[in-house]
Amino acid sequence: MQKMPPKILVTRKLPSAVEARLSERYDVRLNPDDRPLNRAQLSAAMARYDALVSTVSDALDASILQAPQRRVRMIANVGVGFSNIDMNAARTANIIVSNTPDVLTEATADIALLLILASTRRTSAAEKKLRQGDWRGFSVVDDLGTSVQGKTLGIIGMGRIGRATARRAHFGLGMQVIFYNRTRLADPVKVLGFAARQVDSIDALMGTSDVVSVHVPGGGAGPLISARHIAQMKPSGYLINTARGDSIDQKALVAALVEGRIVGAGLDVYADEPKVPDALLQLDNVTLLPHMGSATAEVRVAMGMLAVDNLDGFFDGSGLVNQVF
Ligand code: 8YV
Repeated sequence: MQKMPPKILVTRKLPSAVEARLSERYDVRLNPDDRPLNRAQLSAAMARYDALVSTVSDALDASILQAPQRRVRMIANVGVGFSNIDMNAARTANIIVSNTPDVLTEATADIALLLILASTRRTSAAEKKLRQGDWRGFSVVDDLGTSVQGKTLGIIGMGRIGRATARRAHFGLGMQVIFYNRTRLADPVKVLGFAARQVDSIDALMGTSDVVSVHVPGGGAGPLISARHIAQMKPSGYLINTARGDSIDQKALVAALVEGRIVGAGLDVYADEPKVPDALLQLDNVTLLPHMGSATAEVRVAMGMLAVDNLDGFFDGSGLVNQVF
C-alpha cells in the first residue's frame, strides 16, 4: 500500500512556486484568500495536520501548541524571527521548529538603511506635503533633515542583519558604528571589515548614538529596550526598528516622539501588529512601514523554499537545515 503523504497546513498565502512545490509532495491545505487564522482555527489545526507552515502573524502560544490530541510534529516558520512561537511550549510538546535565516539578511538591512535615511531626511512628511498639493516650490530652508555622514550609528544586536546594516551604514553612508551584542565579538574588524566599538550595555549605547537601530529577535518577557533606555537617547536622536515591535517599550517610544524628546523614528514593526498606535499615525517625524523588511519577490520565494527544505528534511529523515533550538 502506498504511504499517505503528510498533511500540511499552510497558514498564509505563499509565492506560487513555493505552493506548487508543496503540493507535489504533500497533502497540502493552502490559504488562497491569505486571511490570517484565528486561535480556534489554529487550535483545531493542531489535531488535523502533521505539520504547519506558519509565519509571523500566527501567534502559536502554549495553549495552542499543547492542544490535546495534537498531531502536528513540525512547524516550518516562514521568517527568520520565531517570536510568534512559544519555543518552551513547542519543546514540551516535542514539536520541531525551523526558521528561514540568511536569505533575507540583505533585504532587511536595505529596509533598515532606508528607514535611517527616510527618518533623518524627513522624506515621509515631505512626500505627504507634495501629494496633498501643499508644495509651494523650492525653498532653501524647507524640508531640512539631518546629515548622517560622520554621525554614530548604535546597533543593538550584531547578528546577521545587524552586521549587514552596519556595513551599509559605514561604507555607504560614512557613519561610525558602535554596537551592543549579548556575546563578545572576538574581532569586529574581521567580522565587519571595519573598526566598530562594542559596548557592554544598552545604556552605554543609547546616549552616544545619533541613530539607534534594533536587530534583536524579540519575544522576551519584556521589552529589551525599556523606557529608561529611550530616556537616555540624545534629544537629536533617531530610533530605527526592523526587528520586532515587542523589543521596544512602544508606549515609551511614542511618548518620547510626541513630547519631542527624540527627533524621529523609522519603524517597520509594531508591538501588536497590525495595530499601529494612532499617535504614531499623526506624527510627521516618523516613517512607518507595514512590516516589509524581507518583502522582495526574490526573497519571499527563497524564504518559502527554505521552509519547504526544512519540511522535506523532517519528513524524509535527512534532518532540518535550520532547526530552532
Ligand atoms: C517576516 C521577518 O516575518 O523574517 C522575519 O523574521 O520579520 C519578516 O521577514 C516575514 O516576512 C514573514 O513572512
